[in-house]
Amino acid sequence: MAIAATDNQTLNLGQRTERVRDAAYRIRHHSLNMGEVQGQGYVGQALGAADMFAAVYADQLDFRPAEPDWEDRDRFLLSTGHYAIGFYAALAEAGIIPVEELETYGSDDSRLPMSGMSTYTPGMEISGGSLGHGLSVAVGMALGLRHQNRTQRVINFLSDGELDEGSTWEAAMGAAHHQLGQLTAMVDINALQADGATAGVLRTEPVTEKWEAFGWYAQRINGNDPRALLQAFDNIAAQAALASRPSVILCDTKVGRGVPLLENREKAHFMRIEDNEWQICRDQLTEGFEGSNS
Ligand SMILES: Cc1ncc(C[n+]2csc(CCOP(=O)(O)OP(=O)(O)O)c2C)c(N)n1
Ligand SMILES: [Mg+2]
Repeated sequence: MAIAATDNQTLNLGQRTERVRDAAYRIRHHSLNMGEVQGQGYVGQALGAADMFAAVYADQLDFRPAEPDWEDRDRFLLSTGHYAIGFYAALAEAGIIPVEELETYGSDDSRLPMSGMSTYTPGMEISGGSLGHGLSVAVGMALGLRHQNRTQRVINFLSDGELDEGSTWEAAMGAAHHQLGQLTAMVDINALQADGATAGVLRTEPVTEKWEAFGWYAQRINGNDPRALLQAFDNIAAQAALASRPSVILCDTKVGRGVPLLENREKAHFMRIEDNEWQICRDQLTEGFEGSNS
């Protein structure tokens, strides 16, 4: 069943959390199916970020599934093109693309290329694979909306690797300078990059203090906890002062989250998963999800 975000005001936090948890489970399930098409890929990121995508699409964004270019939609910008598996799964959950289309992922003539591109995929706002650019585009988009007297939100998803990029921090400075209260950044701090652990590639900590020093309202949470994600968004919505200050939600996540076989995998940035392991992954995911329900 597709999810719809706009009725979240009629639900209490517990009900909203349940809805996000359910959506995240389905996003993970779809992601495993898509990964199996190629036998490898950025599956660990999809599993790790599923709760973040679910919180956005099942609870936060205002959008029309059948009309992805609706002018009054909130904008979600995937800066990390390589997270496309998880994002396509979220678009399918949101009803923007059909679930059956997910099996075309990465194939010739598919609308779902291996790295996310806006020209191919409905609901994909930007082509984000060149890392470090998403936040700059988000700042421009938020400024453009403001010039048109529009109040739609812009949410930019970025990775901890993108905090290595100077362009990210230029954009952060610009957002605070221009008082872009309708802009929210979500950073997936999975402690991993292509060349290994984030802490070993380039020390970006203390991350929260850096964003605060750049003028942002910053919260650091467990990004695999749907309730914490919703509370973070609620905190932003509840503060009038944030109408003129950008916000960032710093999300500590676990690569491969929900599938123990993949959670401690070596070479987790781009995973090779054997033919016989995919079903084990799905079984472990479902077992963990049902176990947490009982
Ligand atoms: C500007 C730019 N430089 C380098 C790359 C190559 N690249 C692809 S993914 C990646 C890792 C970036 O870190 P992160 O997104 O945190 O990695 P993950 O958590 O997915 O392992 C890199 C360096 C790129 N896509 N764009
Ligand atoms: Mg990372």
